[in-house]
Amino acid sequence: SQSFDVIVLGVGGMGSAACFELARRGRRVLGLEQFPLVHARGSSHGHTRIIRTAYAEHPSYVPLARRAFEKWYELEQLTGRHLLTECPCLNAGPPGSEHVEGVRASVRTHNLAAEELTGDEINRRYPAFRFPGDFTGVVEQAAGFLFVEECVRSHIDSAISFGAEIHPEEAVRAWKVVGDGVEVTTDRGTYRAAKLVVTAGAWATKLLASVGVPLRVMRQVLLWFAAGQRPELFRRDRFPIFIADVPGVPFYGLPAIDAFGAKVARHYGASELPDPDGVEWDVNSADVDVMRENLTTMLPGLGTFTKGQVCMYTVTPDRHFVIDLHPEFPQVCVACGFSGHGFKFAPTVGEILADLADGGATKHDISLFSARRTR
Ligand code: PYC
Repeated sequence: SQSFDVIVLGVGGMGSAACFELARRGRRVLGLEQFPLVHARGSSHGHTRIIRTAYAEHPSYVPLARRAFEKWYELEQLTGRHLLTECPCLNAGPPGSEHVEGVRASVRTHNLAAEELTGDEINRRYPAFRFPGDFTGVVEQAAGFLFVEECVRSHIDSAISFGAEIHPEEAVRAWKVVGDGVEVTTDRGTYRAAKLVVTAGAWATKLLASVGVPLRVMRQVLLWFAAGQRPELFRRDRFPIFIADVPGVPFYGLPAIDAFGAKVARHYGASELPDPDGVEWDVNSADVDVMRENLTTMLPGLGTFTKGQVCMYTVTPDRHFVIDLHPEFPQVCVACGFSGHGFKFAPTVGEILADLADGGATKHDISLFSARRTR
């Protein structure tokens, strides 16, 4: 069997970044991906992904987001590809909204630049919105969107240029610990390495059965609607990225950057999947109908439905990531449970995984992401 320094299981958003970081550090890397590269059967596709700094989910993410900005810009410089477009991010919700309060907590903790708006002020500044008057919002400029497929492709191409071996369409059957190292069996062969990095997305539920934090896989639907009668209202100079903590159907969206129009999607609340291999990948009329009331009341100027795509969230009980050494095997690093908000951090996660695989520790604060937590 062939031998490597590190094998990375899953070359999607996180795995491609890990392959890149490790290869750049001179490690002999094998990345194994069950699908063709840059595919739409996991959690890192759908044209755009949000990046933001005033992080609602916990103040500990703020330094990781800042590092991600630096690393995305570095990858742009390395590849000459445009990956990140700056655009303000509006976080809105009713009084007491957990999401908006979370943003405020990060703003306070890290002294971030952000602006408070009432519902009426939001609707005046961004005339496409009709948020209820009792909504409040926080807008920050240190945000934007990433061209997700181009980001994954850039990490893969850069990893290969630094010597990584990447095998597409090679499914992993099993991995096991052998002495101080690991052995991975695929449908094409057996490989050995000193270290293993598992970045398998929703397939972590199958490949990481022994990590303590429970994972639930959800089918999430991305929808695009034409920019309607007044397309200028949905362009990124007048329409921010937004996350709206609407009771019942919380949703988010991005400006119209092409003829498909604005992207909107429900955040959480989707049906749970027993198996990532059993997803219904087609978007149906019920998927679109779920969004109708939000759009009719809060974005009435949007036009016809133009396109839909399905992707998966792999959700932990506290919605925080799992990034750690495997609880039983120190030669195995795991990164999973990104809970629908991970992609923006991919280059930071790649750096952390390379640190963990190299020396078992990282300078980044990843205590929130422990595989041993009991929450
Ligand atoms: O990762 O910023 C994010 C996000 C917002 C809504 C869904 N994901």
